[in-house]
Amino acid sequence: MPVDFNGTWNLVSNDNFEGYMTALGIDFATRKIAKMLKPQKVIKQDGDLFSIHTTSTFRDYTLQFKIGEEFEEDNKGLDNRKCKSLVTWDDDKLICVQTGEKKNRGWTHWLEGDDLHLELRCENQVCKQVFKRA
Ligand code: VL7
Repeated sequence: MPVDFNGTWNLVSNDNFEGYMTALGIDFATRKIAKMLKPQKVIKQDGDLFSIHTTSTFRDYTLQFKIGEEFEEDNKGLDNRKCKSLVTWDDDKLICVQTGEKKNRGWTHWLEGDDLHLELRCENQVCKQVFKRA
């Protein structure tokens, strides 16, 4: 039985989100708004099926996937670039590789104590987010 990510999680820290957004080509005005946000994640995990809803006062983003099954991701409301995404387990870490126009794009989720961690990667930028249970 793998780790249980189920729950509602609130952002408590967000390191280098600016660098990550710049690597994604997000414009200045949007970055200024986005970096002030404290997004919430609602994760539903049912066997190999996941949904991750990231919500904020500005924009929302929903992702649904099955472990080991590649899917097309539209990144709607984010950078709007399509990519092919694949999420797999690496021990207790959930790893997503987002293949497309941007090199080295992807993310990793893991639990540390009571906290949910997320590393967001794009090109040479790494953003590190930490969430606590709501
Ligand atoms: C999703 C934002 C910056 C545009 C708005 C920011 C709105 C709230 O992909 C993500 O999470 C994964 C793993 O949990 C599941 O989809 C991160 C936020 C990345 C990228 C783009 C700035 C405008 C933030 C939706």
